[in-house]
Amino acid sequence: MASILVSQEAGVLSLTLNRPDKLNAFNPQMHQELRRALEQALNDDAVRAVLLTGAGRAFCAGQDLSERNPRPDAAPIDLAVSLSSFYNPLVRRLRELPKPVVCAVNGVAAGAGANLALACDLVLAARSASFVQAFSRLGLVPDSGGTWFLPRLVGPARAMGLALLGEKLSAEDAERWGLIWKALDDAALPEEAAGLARALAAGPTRGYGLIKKALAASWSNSLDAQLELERDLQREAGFSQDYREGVRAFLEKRKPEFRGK
Ligand code: LHQ
Repeated sequence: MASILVSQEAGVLSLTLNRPDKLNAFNPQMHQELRRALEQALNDDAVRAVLLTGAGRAFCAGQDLSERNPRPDAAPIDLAVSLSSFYNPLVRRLRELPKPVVCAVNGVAAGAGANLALACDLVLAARSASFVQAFSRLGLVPDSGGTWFLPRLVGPARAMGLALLGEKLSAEDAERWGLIWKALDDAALPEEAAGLARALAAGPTRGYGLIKKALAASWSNSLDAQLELERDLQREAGFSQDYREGVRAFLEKRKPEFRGK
């Protein structure tokens, strides 16, 4: 059975993590299928936004721990191998994808599953969903970008609390803390998330890609360097057909028809 369900409609590539009996925890097959789907998102011009969600009652419980049962007599497993081969490339691919990625967190997001959500561009969550930095409960360090995303999104005090204590944070608190974009009623989440992804897929795709690039660079740039980068990216955006269409539509008082070019 496919670990990732993939469908494409109206410019949106919808990806559903599909191991519901394991709360959509990651195994190598799920990693490989997700990687292939995100390659499609990158290479297919018809894809102008990605929507990521989970099947069943969870979004994703992180690494499948049933595949990691360390027997006391066995040689220790080098976890860096799994990060280098799977989790790190996944987070990089999402952050560097020049198209918007919406994440609909339909239920609990734990460990690498929580940080997978944070690597997406706009995170919506069902009110019943929660975020758990479960790593410290296992003696591990938040990975998949957790130690980078958390302090930037919620500040150092809350990042430290979440990472050390590994407690569940409700979707509503996650919204209040600035960890995610919005918490929504459970019943409203699928349609709201799909509508948001469709709206983004009808938007100025090249401009969106440049926005992602600019905000990503801002964390390590001085203001001076960022001003230079904005100049360069704005030059690129200004050469796009969508910019012309945006201005024309504004002056003609109509809705723009962006082509993503
Ligand atoms: C699971 C899992 C799971 C397998 C629930 N695996 N079965 C990267 C690199 C290399 C190595 C290490 O890790 C990493 C990154 C990581 O992600 S480390 C963190 C791994 N994830 C966790 O530690 C989370 C573990 N899960 C939980 O804490 C809870 O299950 C959560 C908070 C997700 C949900 O709690 P509940 O809603 O109370 O559900 P539950 O605990 O009853 O789980 C339901 C079933 O799912 C249960 O199986 P069962 O056969 O009893 O029904 C769990 O064993 C299974 N499950 N997470 N990660």
